Amino acid sequence: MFDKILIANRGEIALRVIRAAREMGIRSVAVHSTADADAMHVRMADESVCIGPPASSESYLHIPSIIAACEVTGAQAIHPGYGFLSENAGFVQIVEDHGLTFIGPRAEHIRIMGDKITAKDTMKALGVPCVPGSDGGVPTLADAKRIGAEIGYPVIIKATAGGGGRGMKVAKTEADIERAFTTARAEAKAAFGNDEVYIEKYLTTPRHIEIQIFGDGRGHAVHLGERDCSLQRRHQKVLEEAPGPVITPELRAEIGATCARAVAEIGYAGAGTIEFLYENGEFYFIEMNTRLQVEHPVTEAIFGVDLVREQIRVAEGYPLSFTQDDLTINGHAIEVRINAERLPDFAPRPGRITHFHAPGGLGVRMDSALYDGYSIPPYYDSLIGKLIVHGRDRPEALARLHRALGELIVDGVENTLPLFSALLEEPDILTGNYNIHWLEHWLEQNLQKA
Ligand code: MV4
Repeated sequence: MFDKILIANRGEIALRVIRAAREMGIRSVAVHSTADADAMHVRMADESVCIGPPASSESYLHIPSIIAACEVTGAQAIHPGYGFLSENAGFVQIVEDHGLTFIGPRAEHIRIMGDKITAKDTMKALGVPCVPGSDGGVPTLADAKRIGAEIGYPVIIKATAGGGGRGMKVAKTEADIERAFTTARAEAKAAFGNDEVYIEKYLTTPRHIEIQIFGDGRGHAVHLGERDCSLQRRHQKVLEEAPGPVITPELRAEIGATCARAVAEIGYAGAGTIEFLYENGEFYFIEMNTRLQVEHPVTEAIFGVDLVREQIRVAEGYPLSFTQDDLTINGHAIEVRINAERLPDFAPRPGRITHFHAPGGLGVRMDSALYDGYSIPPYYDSLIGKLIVHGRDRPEALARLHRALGELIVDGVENTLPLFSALLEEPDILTGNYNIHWLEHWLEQNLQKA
């Protein structure tokens, strides 16, 4: 058992991990930059260590300072949260070389899933359905043209070192392939120092459905259904829900079992998400995330489990605390991400919060590190909180979201709260009739013009 863990993160996710640790009787160590000396995670943790100046590269990403903070406090394990060092295989290796435990998957699995071609090859071999495309990298324009002709247009060119939407180019017809291939490679080289690309059939109107999995690292794994995360702007998720509005129990059981079997087979440890595009009743694997995700609370709400507690237990070497048969869905949950951003252009708006009031009541959870008088620093992401509602069914969750949004007060900085009140007026949102392009279209038609 761990008696003390260090959280290599900040904001609401650091609070999330501190809360799980405290319920388990584990002491917590916060790390922070000089810009975060007054942050809530520093106040809430049992101890804190300043690890550097405001720039992430010199603090939350600075591995020697984080290892040193473990050494001076006696923390035995590190929870990375999401972002920062959470999917850095080299960091995991260093943590282990110092006799510490990384609360997350093995370095090998992070490395496999970080290379998008290797991830796809691995998943395909494990029986997970993938988007049709090139088998591996596409070295020349001639190869790109041959593959385009084989799979048919439109196609999408993706960087093997990319992910999350970075370094992608669509070719609608063969006339576009030269430009798409050349710019995708040049951008990949500039962004990742690796110009390898691969090609897939471009799916025109899919939904983004992701499956939550959990492995014990010893060949056992379960799935916790799906989240529909199709409502995104520039690859930033805006609203997530579980279960997915169009996923039937039969579809869920089948794709869920496939995912659980795949990660069990490789001995995966801890929480992971397998991302799919879903179109015309079929799932197509695109990427796997080897971390706890921002939107994990919607899954926690409908399954009634604490995913962070489970991560810590698995890192301690315990078996999973639930079997697949224990995991049944109760109701419906929706999360909205509220950012310190100006509408309609989503420009970051850091600054001082003069008044903050979180909504409450039945089925309402607010994960936020804000407090009255807190100043949001300009150096990090603009997430100021996640509002998660849970109801017996989707209409009840929507009504609860509407009610809770009315209670939430965030004064002092412009934020994206008005976006959600407007979305709740939309018939397509109320019926769940949306895909990955819906939000960007809606923003063009509505907000941008206003
Ligand atoms: C695609 C696609 C269509 N067809 N792949 C964007 C993020 C990255 N994880 C994968 N992405 C896409 N891959 C094929 N073969 C469309 C997207 C995409 C997208 C995916 C999920 C959510 C929002 C999106 C917005 C634009 C494009």
